[in-house]
Amino acid sequence: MDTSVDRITQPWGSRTPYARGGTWPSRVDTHLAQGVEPEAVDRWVQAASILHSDGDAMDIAVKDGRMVGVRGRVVDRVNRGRLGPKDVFGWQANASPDRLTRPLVRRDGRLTESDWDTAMELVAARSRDLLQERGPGSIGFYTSGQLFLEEYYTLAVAARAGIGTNHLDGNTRLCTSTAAEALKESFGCDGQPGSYDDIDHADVIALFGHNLAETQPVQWMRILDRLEGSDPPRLVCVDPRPTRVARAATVHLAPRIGTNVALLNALLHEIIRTGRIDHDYVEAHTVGFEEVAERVRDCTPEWAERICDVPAARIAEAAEVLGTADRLLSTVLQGVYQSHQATAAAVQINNLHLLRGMLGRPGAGVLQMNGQPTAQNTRECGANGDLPGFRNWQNDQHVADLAKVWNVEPMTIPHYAPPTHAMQMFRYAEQGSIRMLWISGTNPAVSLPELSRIRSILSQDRLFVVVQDLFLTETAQLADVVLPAATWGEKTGTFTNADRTVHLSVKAVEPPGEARPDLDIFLDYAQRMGFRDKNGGPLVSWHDPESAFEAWKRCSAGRPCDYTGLTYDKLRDASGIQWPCNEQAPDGTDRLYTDGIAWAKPDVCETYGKDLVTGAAVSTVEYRSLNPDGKAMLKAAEYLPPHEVPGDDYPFQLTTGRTLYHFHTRTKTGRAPQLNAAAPDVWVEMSSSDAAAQGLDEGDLVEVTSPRGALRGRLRITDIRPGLIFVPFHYGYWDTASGSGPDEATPPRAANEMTVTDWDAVSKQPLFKSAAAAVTLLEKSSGQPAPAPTTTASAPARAGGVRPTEGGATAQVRESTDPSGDDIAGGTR
Ligand SMILES: Nc1nc2c(c(=O)[nH]1)N[C@H]1C(S)=C(S)[C@@H](COP(=O)(O)OP(=O)(O)OC[C@H]3O[C@@H](n4cnc5c(=O)[nH]c(N)nc54)[C@H](O)[C@@H]3O)O[C@H]1N2
Ligand SMILES: Nc1nc2c(c(=O)[nH]1)N[C@H]1C(S)=C(S)[C@@H](COP(=O)(O)OP(=O)(O)OC[C@H]3O[C@@H](n4cnc5c(=O)[nH]c(N)nc54)[C@H](O)[C@@H]3O)O[C@H]1N2
Ligand SMILES: [Mo]
Repeated sequence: MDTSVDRITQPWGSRTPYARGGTWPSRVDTHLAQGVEPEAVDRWVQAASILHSDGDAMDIAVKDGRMVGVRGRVVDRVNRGRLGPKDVFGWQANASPDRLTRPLVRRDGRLTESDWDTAMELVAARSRDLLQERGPGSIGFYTSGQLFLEEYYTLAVAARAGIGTNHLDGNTRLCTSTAAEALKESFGCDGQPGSYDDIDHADVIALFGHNLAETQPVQWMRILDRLEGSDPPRLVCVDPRPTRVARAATVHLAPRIGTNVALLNALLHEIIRTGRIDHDYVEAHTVGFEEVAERVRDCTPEWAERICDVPAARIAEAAEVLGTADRLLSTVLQGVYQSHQATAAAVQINNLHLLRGMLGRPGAGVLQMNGQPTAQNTRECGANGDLPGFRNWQNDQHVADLAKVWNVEPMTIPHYAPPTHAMQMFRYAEQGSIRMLWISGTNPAVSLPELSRIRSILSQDRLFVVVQDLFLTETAQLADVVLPAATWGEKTGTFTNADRTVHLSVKAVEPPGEARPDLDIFLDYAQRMGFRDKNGGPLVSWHDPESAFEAWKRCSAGRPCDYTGLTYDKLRDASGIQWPCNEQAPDGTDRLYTDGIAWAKPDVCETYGKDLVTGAAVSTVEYRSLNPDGKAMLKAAEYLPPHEVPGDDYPFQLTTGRTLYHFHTRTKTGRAPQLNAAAPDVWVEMSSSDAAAQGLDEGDLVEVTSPRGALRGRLRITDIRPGLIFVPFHYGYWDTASGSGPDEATPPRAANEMTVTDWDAVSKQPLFKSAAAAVTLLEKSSGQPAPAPTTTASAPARAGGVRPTEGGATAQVRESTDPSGDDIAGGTR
């Protein structure tokens, strides 16, 4: 059956209900540019979405050499044909007239058009000079979670073995370093235990600080379909905002921000007190039970109520649901990872699953989520503060093994200290020890905390800044050299989503002008720098995406993220496949840890772990005595109050995050008309009771200030937790008068003007979700509501007077289902 749905006003589309244990029915979403009929499409080219970590598989429609639309891939395990709003409309940004088409170099203070040879020679010459004068530690690379696997691997080899610098990290530091760290702390190694298929089997799904409805809308469609089928799951939601997830939940806990550890300790207290523990599992597969039991002994719901401001009865109710689950699936994201005590909290969710034996079975799994589409690859390839293949930098055997793969001396690969994290790299640049910073696929002048500081670091004369992007972003405007990149749809490569599913994304159209794939740019650099292996052969011996993939396979062999069973052809035929994929598992691996814990043995593990409160590293010797048999580790943490709490000058708590229709700094979604119209400018969310106390109304122009800075936006009154302010972080300056930052003509509007330079001691992920702020009125509304969507967590508390989010003719998406299909019939109530 075919229907046409406005997917701005109805972002999740129509329902295809199914029963617990059934197969999620397919629904193929298609959107073509106005006036283009399906028959007129020349070809459909296989790809997957890079606007979130879901890995929604899609085909790109091409006509006359141009992209004209997209269609979900019905064969794919992840989405079975469905697409989210950003997937269906986001591709239009590729053809924006303001794409970068030629390299730019700074001359007499101004960025001027140049050619590739000049630009790359400048970059190579500066690298050579710095290597000679100041050594490898003067060069840093700050990359992304949005390039392809082949690109990260090439960059990691060039940076770690070519330059020999320890300063290589991704914006994944801001995104999923806590996910990786939590997995390492509990299981000894990165690697997502669960699978999206667990949604089909779970009877309880718990979402911790995760607005799945807006940030992975296709998996939310899957949950909505289960909720409408027979035997629906119960949902537990922990989020201080009235998200769609919260509204659908059986139990919604809206804690004070920054108190996740207290809440989780109380939940664990209840689970232990009521004896809802799988003792056999704990005995067979874990160490550390006594420590956790001791730590949470006094953490009663009443104790947590005082800290979290959530009724004790509610906490007990949530514990009851979690404790009686037969198959529990938990998901965790930025409300935990970017909040206070990030790793400590994320680990308590692993503890919940270990205590209850909820791992490695259909429906029983934990998803320490990723955010960015290719963040998993940044981590695997060693471009995110780890060595490639989840190798342990403290284990000489692992370093020697990597040196063998690269045919270099082990001493070539820096491993005297943990790889430098992004926040530290910016500190080194501030202090002057890093003199060249190559930024690829990220926009730190909007996305890092405390933007006035970031702008001043990037503007220093002594720092040579290279920016590789599609557009002249806020960051690119501060660069010395700007390299125009080709992106998704214009280049070929693979990437891996949050449940280890690897997709191939194939070039569909030519990039604009002289823009080049990131892989070609890194290969060109390696060649110009003349990087050699120990026999004098080229260090980087591959020349295109497929040969880079083959090289990566050799590096991944025998490691948890084993890709040796995958090829481009196999990915073409089967669509998404989950790693590990090798001789033992030729079709990939749905769930990890089905037969106990696999990667925590002292000789194998990716890390020996850290103290959850101080971040101090555990030594090899300690690890060997703590966990000689390589079991999962139950690790406890005491609750500590957040560093910045509201007071007289800054009476509100401040948190920041996302909305459904935009991706990050909007370089793509801000250029897609339907998405931009749905959320055209920044807003500030506040509760009705706070607004009444302050004499504020919907649409008032307010200023929000923190000890670091301020922004201006219109007020949206919602059912958010009283005492809390929320601001979306999407809005920077590229589409304002100034282009790069606030000035006389451009009021501040980026959330990160206000956030704090502070990070989790364990994962080093910045704290974007816990600060204090003040709100003052600048101008009463003239009846104009805030420019915030009404379909999402920013929905108004009272609908009166607020114009609903509009879609319109160009927002129509065709949804095709087959009601006679076996998979649908079984699931309908
Ligand atoms: N539409 C859209 N989708 C995206 C992205 C996007 O930009 N737009 N980006 C992608 C990326 S890179 C990422 S990382 C993910 C992020 O996906 P999410 O983590 O789901 O999104 P956020 O809005 O950052 O934060 C989630 C929730 O955390 C809550 N929160 C804030 N502080 C606390 C706290 O102290 N405790 C608890 N329990 N909750 C708290 C907020 O109210 C918010 O609803 O989304 C991905 N998908
Ligand atoms: N206050 C606050 N700040 C946050 C967060 C928050 O919740 N609150 N969340 C944090 C998180 S989780 C994340 S992931 C970051 C995201 O922060 P950023 O990574 O800075 O945000 P993006 O806008 O995704 O920037 C990606 C850049 O890469 C470019 N690009 C896209 N595709 C390609 C490509 O193929 N090649 C190249 N070379 N460039 C490309 C885009 O044009 C864009 O400029 O923000 C973090 N900052
Ligand atoms: Mo992210």
